Amino acid sequence: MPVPDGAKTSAVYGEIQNPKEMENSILAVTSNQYKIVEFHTMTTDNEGIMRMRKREFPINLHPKETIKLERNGTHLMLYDREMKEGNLEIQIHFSDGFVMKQIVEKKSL
Ligand SMILES: [Cu+2]
Repeated sequence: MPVPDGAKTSAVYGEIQNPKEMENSILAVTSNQYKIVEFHTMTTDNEGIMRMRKREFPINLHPKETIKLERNGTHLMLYDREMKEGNLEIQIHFSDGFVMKQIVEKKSL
């Protein structure tokens, strides 16, 4: 999951999979380096312009369902960076109590 380094706001792309063989939902996403993490989707307005829309939690997932995070689709948006050393990590909190940790690779713009 590459993300530009140094920005106050970043978007994250990649994949999130429900690891369980049952319905599950994402209650929240947190990060060690950003105060706020939101799920966004892209929609096209009636003038043909792509706009981001916030998706509210919980986000329900079927067994083993994968959400693809991509530039023109659903993505994670990170706000309000706190300056900290080390890897950028996100934690995905599922309704069954499972917390999935993912390291996000950073790259320079
Ligand atoms: Cu966004």
